[in-house]
Amino acid sequence: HAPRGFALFFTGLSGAGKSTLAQAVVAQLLEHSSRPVTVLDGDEVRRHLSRGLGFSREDRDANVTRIGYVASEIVRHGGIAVCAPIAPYASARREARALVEAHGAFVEIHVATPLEVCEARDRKGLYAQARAGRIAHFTGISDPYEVPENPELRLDGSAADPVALARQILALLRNRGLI
Ligand code: GGZ
Repeated sequence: HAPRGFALFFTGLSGAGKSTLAQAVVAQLLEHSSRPVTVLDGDEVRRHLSRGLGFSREDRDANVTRIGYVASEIVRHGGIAVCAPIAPYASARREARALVEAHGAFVEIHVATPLEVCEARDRKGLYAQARAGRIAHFTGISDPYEVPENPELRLDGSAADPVALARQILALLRNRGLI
């Protein structure tokens, strides 16, 4: 019979390594089987699905709920959805979870890279801009990030390389009978 669909939902600060980790996981999933994998990454989603949305609480919640809805449709058809928004609010994460769990499994992974590490990396220079007040409502600096209380997995993006962390995630998926 057809395998059960699932969504991998990465949440964490800007620069925590969500996208890099998501890519490493996707590569390993594709090595492992021929099941299709759909990536709903923060940047990509905001260019298409959530074009025009900003970073107010309302807009972030709308963004995360849209991601949850699309993931739920993918999961409904037995697919794999890999999502990587910041998703700073617990209530929106809960809503995404409820949408997905109606049809399959929701695996929430908190990429808990410390703010100091994200800020020190500052790959896009956004933290410097936020500190200078040129970007308002920047997550971790001038906007909240509600730490997930019960994620399926919590890992530190600065503790190991993405390939090793992705292996941990694949092991979790295997343990749960999802792959
Ligand atoms: C946080 C912001 C902001 C503000 C622009 N706060 O590191 P990035 O650049 O590529 O990832 C961040 C991305 C966050 O979009 P998400 O859709 O993941 O956010 S949410 O889940 O909250 O809807 C960052 C950039 O957009 N960015 N302004 N004010 N991140």
